[in-house]
Formats: sequence, C-alpha cells, structure tokens
Amino acid sequence: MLSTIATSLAFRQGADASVALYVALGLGAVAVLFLVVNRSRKGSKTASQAADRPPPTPSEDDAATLKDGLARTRNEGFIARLGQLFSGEISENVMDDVEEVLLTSDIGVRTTDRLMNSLKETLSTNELTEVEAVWSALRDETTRILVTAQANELGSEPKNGQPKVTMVLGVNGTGKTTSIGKLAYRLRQDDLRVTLVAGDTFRAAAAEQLEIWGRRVGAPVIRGAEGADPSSVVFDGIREALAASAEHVFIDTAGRLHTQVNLMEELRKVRRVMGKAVEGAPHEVLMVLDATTGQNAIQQARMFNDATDITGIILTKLDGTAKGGIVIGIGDQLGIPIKYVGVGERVKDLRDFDAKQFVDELFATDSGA
Ligand SMILES: Nc1nc2c(ncn2[C@@H]2O[C@H](COP(=O)(O)OP(=O)(O)OP(=O)(O)O)[C@@H](O)[C@H]2O)c(=O)[nH]1
Ligand SMILES: [Mg+2]
Repeated sequence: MLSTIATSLAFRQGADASVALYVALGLGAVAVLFLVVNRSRKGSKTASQAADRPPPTPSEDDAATLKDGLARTRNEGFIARLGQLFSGEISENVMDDVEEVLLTSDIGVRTTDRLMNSLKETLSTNELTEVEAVWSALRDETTRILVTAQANELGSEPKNGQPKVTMVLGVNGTGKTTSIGKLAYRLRQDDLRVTLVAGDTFRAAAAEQLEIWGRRVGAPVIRGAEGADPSSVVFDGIREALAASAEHVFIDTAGRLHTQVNLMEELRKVRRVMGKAVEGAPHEVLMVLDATTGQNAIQQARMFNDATDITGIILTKLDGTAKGGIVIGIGDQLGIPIKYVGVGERVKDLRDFDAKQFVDELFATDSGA
C-alpha cells in the first residue's frame, strides 16, 4: 500500500517513472523491515511469556500416560527404526544395522557397546538372524540395565516428626518448578502438608512462578527478597516449614548463574545449610533432566552430581521427544535411579518411573515380540 501511495505521489509531482519506482521500492523495503522487526519483537515477547506463564490448571482432568509420553520414541525413535529393520527380510549383517541404529539414537556409545556385547554373548549365530530372538534379548538387557540402576537407594528418610526435605536442581528451563508443582499436587491430594521454598533468588519471576503453583495446590511458599542470599532464604524456609509441622519441603533452585562454577558453588552452599536447618537434610536431591536434550543431559547430571550428590532423577518432556532411549543411557552410565518422568505440562502429567513398565511400553510395537 505504501508503495502505491509513493508511486502516485511521485507521478503527481511530475517526477519521471524511474524516480517513482525507486521511491516505491525504498518505501516498500522500509515497510517490510518494519513488519519483520515488529514480528520478531512479538515473537520474543511470546517466548519469554511462555517461560513464566502460569501453569495449566489442575481442572484439566486428563492425564497423559507413560504410553502417551513414549509415543514419539516408539513411533519415530530408535524402537521404530529397529522395527523397520526387522520388518523385512533379515540380512546377514543385521547386527551391523542394529548397532548403527543404537549408535545414532540417544542411548550413547558406551551403552550401545554394552547392548551389542550382550546380544553377541547371549545369542547363537543362528539366533542372531532371528527377529524374535534379537528383539527379546535387547529387551531383556534393557530391563537389566534399568532394574539395576533403580535398585540404588540413595536418598534417606527424615527423623520422626521432621519434614522430608527435597532439593530440586537442574539447568534452566528443564522443568524444576513445574515438577515441584506436580509433586506437591500429588502429596496434597493425600492431605499431606507441603511447603515450597524459592531458592532461586536471582530472578523475581522464578519465585512468582513457584507462588502460582503454591496457590494452585494449596502449599505455602517461602521466598526472600530478589538478590537475597539463597542459603539464608533456604535456611529460614526450612525452619518455617518445621515450625508449621510440614511433612514435605521442596527447595526450588537457580538453573543459571553467571558461570557454571558459581552455580555449583552456590548449590553446594545451599545444600550444606539445609543440614543445619534439619538434621540429615536434604533427604532427596532430585536432578531434573530435559529428555529433549538427549546425551547432553548425561553430562549435566555428572556435573551436578559432583557438586551435590544426586539421589534421583526426574526426566521431563518425554512427551516432546523421540529421544526416550536416553533413559537407558542414564540408567547404564549414571547408576542414579530415575524417580519420575514428566509426560506433559499439566499438573497430573508426572508418572512414577517403573523400569519394567517402561520397557514394556517402549518395546510395545507391532514388530516386537
Ligand atoms: N511437554 C512438557 N513440558 C514440560 C514438562 N515439564 C515441564 N515442562 C515445560 O517446560 C517449561 C519450563 O519449565 P519450568 O518448570 O519453568 O523450568 P525450570 O527448570 O523451573 O526453569 P528455570 O526456573 O528457568 O530454571 C515450561 O513451559 C513447562 O510447562 C513435561 O514433562 N512435558
Ligand atoms: Mg523455575
């Protein structure tokens, strides 16, 4: 429209056609630039709003099942690719193909080696070309890996009459606050008293998001002033929870500081101070890993584990990824039990992790045994 006005103006003033064309093109370019800048501004506003937007309400009754959460891994991830491999004529070098599928999935090199060695050890040469045999051997070894990791009891229980203190950590955006909200909701459904503590004092929005969850599930939220020392906020928060006879306390923590070293140092300090507020705290240190980040999640867990001794893992966003194979890598490489999996954004979309059920749902394809 701007270019039409420019063209007619230029003609009316008696300029020649080429001048009119240049003016029109110039104005057109400005208009396009304006549109692009405006749109990208809108985009970034939406993205930041998304990060801090209120969580979906508990009145959304439907809850995603583990099977729903694993749909993409089953239909698009390594399981689907193995299924395709086995659906046609089995070639002699099927084991090479299986290895390639596993290596290019999110299971990781080390765990792929373990699975391949196990196949070669447990199956005879003939069986290595039988679909059913290979499929069920893979399934058995996967179960073994996960059941072994799940058997590690790393957390502890509080003394009688004291609250169970759970520290929740993980890099920013992985789903810490959302998972705390979901866990608190479950405990509140059982009428247990829960207190939430906003240990991320660096962003006001972090505490606000926790407060929204607190109001929603009926749990008091303790927060400090923006920029306050996280350790003192956490100490005071736990003492308040103790005074209020809370049965569970969840500590939300920062996912990002100026440097990783600062963050690890801060988390160490926060962890130490908890033991001064309640003996034996934290009883659980849950690391939140975003399944969509694949193998990076394992590196993150190693780093946080060095600083804080993680006792369990919450694996979020399984519903948004075909990289569910990461669960097997986590079990094999970290030996830290996966306690919960997030299968959606709604308050009920958190499932207890059960190794056998997980393997059943994962390998539940038409091409499977
Ligand atoms: N699809 C899906 N989304 C999830 C899941 N868990 C969390 N989210 C979404 O992930 C986004 C980030 O979640 P938060 O809980 O704010 O993450 P955080 O770790 O507290 O982030 P910071 O406080 O910025 O460090 C939100 O939009 C959540 O709704 C899940 O299991 N599935
Ligand atoms: Mg948060």
